[in-house]
Amino acid sequence: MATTVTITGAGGQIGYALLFRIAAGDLLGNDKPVRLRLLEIPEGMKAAEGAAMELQDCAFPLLEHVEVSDDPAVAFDGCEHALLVGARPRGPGMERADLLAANGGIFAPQGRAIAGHAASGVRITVVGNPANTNALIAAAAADGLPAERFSALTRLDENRARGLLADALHVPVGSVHRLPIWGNHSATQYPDISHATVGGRRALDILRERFDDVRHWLDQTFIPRVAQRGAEIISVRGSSSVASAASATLDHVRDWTTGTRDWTSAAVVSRGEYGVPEGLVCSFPVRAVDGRWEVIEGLELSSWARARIDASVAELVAEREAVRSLGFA
Ligand code: NAX
Repeated sequence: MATTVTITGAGGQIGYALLFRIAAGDLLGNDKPVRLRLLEIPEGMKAAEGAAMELQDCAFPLLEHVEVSDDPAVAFDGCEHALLVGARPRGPGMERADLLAANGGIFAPQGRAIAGHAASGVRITVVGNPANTNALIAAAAADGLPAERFSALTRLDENRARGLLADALHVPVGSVHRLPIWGNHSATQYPDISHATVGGRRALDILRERFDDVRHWLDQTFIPRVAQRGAEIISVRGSSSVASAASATLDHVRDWTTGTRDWTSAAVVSRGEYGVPEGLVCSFPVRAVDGRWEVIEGLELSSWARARIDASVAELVAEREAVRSLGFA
């Protein structure tokens, strides 16, 4: 029996990078047939239809069916994984409130359509920005679906942080573990190196051997570089992160479904862990067990770390207040 995966914004850049990897088995496993549903707005339908034609031309043995639609009720019908990638980008002169209102107009109806048409066990991953608050909006609109089925992507930020630390220490990225992202997928995010290990040793001990002032390096170099990596990619590549965003999306969904042995990062609905207000979609260190994200509890946080987390959480609270005042969430 094939698994149905719905991708919104499928005619866009990340959609294009995701589709072929999912069809090749990189999401569900290389023995699991998949049925793809591609949701676009009318302006994006041709691009999605073109991608569907190319998918057919790849003759992927696992790909059972591809359907393209601009109707959320059709696109989410029976879906087990919904990847919400399509979102309204900030246009020139657009105020933050306009951006949140435009995305509320996308994610609230999609949340309702998912609740009405998706499979009962559906898991929803929000990639489109502002990802945390778009997930909050969709979850609030999805009557009858547990909010824990919604999470937003901060895995790209974690992968960036691991890659940048590995590069700084001249070690393979596979040797870097436990480097979670806290807070919002935005410039306020806090990549937390304090529990990280590199080749089994504490990253902080290794950093102290390299840098006279590790706190300064974290403050002035590492953390801003992780948080601004998207802008750095744009300035070098001339276009935003695409393949890395798609790859992180696959990592996120695969881990959520199959479980993790170690920590990772995901923006999940807070139950008040670490004092984060309940209901906010906030990134935490998590592990996945039996198809659920579990926040890693009981970690010690320095006052420096706490201040950074609080600043990012304050931004999420402000976003929630803004979308509430617009009638969403
Ligand atoms: P593109 O502009 O290439 O593609 C977006 C697609 O979404 C377009 O084809 C558009 O027609 C479609 N779309 C818009 N509204 C829609 C709706 N209501 N229903 C269905 N489709 C709709 O952007 P792309 O580079 O693919 O990025 C997609 C989103 O990912 C953006 O919001 C971007 O900011 C966000 N990102 C999130 C990241 C994360 O880590 N959470 C990192 C990468 C990326 O920046």
